Amino acid sequence: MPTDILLFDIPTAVSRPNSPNTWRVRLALNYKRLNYRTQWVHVSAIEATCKPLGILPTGVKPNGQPLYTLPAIIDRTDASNPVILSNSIPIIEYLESAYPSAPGAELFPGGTKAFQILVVQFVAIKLLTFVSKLGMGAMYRSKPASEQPSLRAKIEARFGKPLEEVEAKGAEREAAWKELEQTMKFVQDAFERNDSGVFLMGRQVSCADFALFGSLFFFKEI
Ligand SMILES: N[C@@H](CCC(=O)N[C@@H](CS)C(=O)NCC(=O)O)C(=O)O
Repeated sequence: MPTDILLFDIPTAVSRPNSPNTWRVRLALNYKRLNYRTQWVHVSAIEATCKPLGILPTGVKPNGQPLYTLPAIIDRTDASNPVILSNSIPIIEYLESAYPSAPGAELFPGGTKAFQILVVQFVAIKLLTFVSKLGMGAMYRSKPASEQPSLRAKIEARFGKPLEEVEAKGAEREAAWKELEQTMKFVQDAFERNDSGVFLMGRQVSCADFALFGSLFFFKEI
């Protein structure tokens, strides 16, 4: 079906997009073979880009101000009724209801919403926390050089120390690597318990895979 969807994603200095949350939506759009274009928005310009377009914030900053994040989409397929959304999972829910997958290929197979959301939370809480301990420097270097000064300032304000001191060092670093290894082993063991297929739900790909793979793409690139 011809669609007119604009995906807002974050540019990088590496070979492909590497934002775990935007990957979720990119994977859903690709899976559904929907036509879309990407508008690349530097992290420092997310709020200034989203606000005037009516894209809502997805959270609140520590100082109480609204937090604007990507992914976001504007779907102008029905030009008289554009759909403007932020937050990866609500976006995928929207895509699933506006452009339903064939029976047996749904991204939220019947009765599995709670399972999908729990996996998304596992990824957000368990996997992505390793970034600050082990990958902050690599993540910083993966951003375009023009973006690095504002990103450095943001990271240093958030952690209250120089960027170079954010990652774990010495024994603490060794322990973080061990914990990451155990976490990945846990994920591998979970997959191996399935008796068929390569996805979390066996033969059927679902939103939970996109959340997991978005993070793995990110880890691979940084
Ligand atoms: N709950 C949001 C989180 C999105 C999010 O944190 N996106 C990151 C990029 S992967 C972002 O935009 N960060 C900008 C910032 O923290 O200023 C979602 O699932 O879309």
